This record gives sequence, C-alpha cells and structure tokens, in this order.
Amino acid sequence: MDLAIVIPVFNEARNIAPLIDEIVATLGDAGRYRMIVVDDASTDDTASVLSGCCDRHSHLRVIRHRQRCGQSAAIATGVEAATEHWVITIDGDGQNDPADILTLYAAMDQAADDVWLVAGYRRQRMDSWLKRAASRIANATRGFLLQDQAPDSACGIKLFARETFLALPRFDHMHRFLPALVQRQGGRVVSVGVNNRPRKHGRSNYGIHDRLWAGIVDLLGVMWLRRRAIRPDIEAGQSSNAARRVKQQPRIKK
Ligand SMILES: Nc1nc2c(ncn2[C@@H]2O[C@H](COP(=O)(O)OP(=O)(O)O)[C@@H](O)[C@H]2O)c(=O)[nH]1
Ligand SMILES: [Mg+2]
Repeated sequence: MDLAIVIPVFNEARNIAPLIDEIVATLGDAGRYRMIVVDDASTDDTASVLSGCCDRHSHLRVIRHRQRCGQSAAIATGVEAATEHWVITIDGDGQNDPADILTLYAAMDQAADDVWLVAGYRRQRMDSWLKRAASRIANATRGFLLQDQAPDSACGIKLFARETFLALPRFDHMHRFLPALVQRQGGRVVSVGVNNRPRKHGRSNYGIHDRLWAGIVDLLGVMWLRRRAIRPDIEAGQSSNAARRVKQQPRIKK
C-alpha cells in the first residue's frame, strides 16, 4: 500500500485516539501506509492527546493549523503533506469505519483507469432524523443540479490519487463536492457503500441552518465551475506535463 490516511479534526479529544488505534488494528503496523492527522486549531485537549498517539505510533504525523480554517483546508494540508501516491480521507470522530479503508482500496484496485475517485456512501446514517432528512434533500438537489451521480457526496471517506486532489479548485467546503469537481477534471467516480457509526463523544460541527445557506452558495459556485470547465484534449505523442497529468493516472500496484 502506498497510502496516506488523512484525518481532519476539530475538537475530537475523546474520539481521535481510539480511532487511530482502530486504524492500526485494522491495517496492521507493518503495511506501507501513514496517518496524517490535521488538527485545525482545536481548543480542547486534541493536541495533547495527539502527541501521546505519536509516542505510540511511528507512522503517525500530526500537523496543526494556527487558526481554524475548516475541514476542506485541513484535508488540503494533509494531502499536500503526503508523499504517498494514494490518499484516503476519513473523519476523525470515528463515524467512518476503518475497515472501509480496505473496501475503498479494493474498489480502486478493480476500477477502470478513468476512475479517479472512489467515494463512500453511508448505507445507513447514524445521525439524527433531522440531519438525515436535511442530507437527503441536499443530496437530491445537488444530484439534480450537478448530475454527479453521487449518492452521498459529503461522506468523509474517499480515496483518490494525491495528484488528482491537487489539481482541483480549492475553496471552503470543497470536500463536499469532490465527485463533481473530479468529473470536471475528466475523471470518473465510483461510489461504494460504507458503514456509518454514531458519534460517541462530542457534537457535530455542522448545524442544519448554517449548512443550508452556505450549501446553496457552494452549489451555485460548483455549477459555475462546471459550466466554465476547460479540458483540452491533447494529441497523442505530445509530451507536455499537462497531457501526462490528464491521461496517466497511475494505478494501484500490487
Ligand atoms: N479540520 C477541521 N475538521 C473539522 C472541522 N469541522 C469538522 N471537522 C472534522 O470533520 C469530520 C466531520 O465533522 P463532523 O462534525 O463529525 O460532521 P458530521 O459528521 O457531518 O456531523 C470530523 O472529523 C471533524 O472533526 C473544522 O472546522 N476543521
Ligand atoms: Mg461526524
């Protein structure tokens, strides 16, 4: 595995250590993977809990933002810091199941070359009914307007090549639109069902109201980005970096 597991966290002092232990128990210590936890200027004990985790796990790297910049920015910091070819993002509150890292990895392994993103979709969400209802409406609206065929675009567990992510436009909350943004670059997206677990400690960082209004603005922005996409089809035989980037997404090597 040439894999970085990027975990964005904000105030997950009670969730992050059990999650890291669970990832190590699932993937083993020996595999070629690394965890990169990006602490977005947490105000609870997350930083000290993470330094304890670093003492126990040599393949864990912790990066801390000086100011809170949001989940998308934290993911981007982690992807930039990664040196591995493949990146999986996973929520730091333990709602995603580490066993699904292998599910997504296997799906990418079997996918065609033009699949640049494997996205989890939560088969059964373990959130309040209000959140589930809001998410269903948001997914239906987004799916209708963007035609991204992604049943659960905001699900935290996703796998892509580092290079794929680095080519995407960056903005706050862009992590919720990765399927549409990857399609805009010319890649295909495969969605696979994943487990979802209840949050054990702390509370969600996202309220229904703030997500609704910000989500509408973001959706309009992504529609505009898709409409204005430019994707030159570069003739075979020419060896510009752009052509290489677009045409040659390296595959998983066994
Ligand atoms: N870095 C960073 N991570 C965040 C922020 N807000 C949420 N997260 C993390 O993103 C993941 C999902 O957030 P969560 O609050 O559980 O959202 P929900 O599952 O949609 O209710 C968790 O790992 C959070 O710690 C933020 O502002 N910055
Ligand atoms: Mg959560």
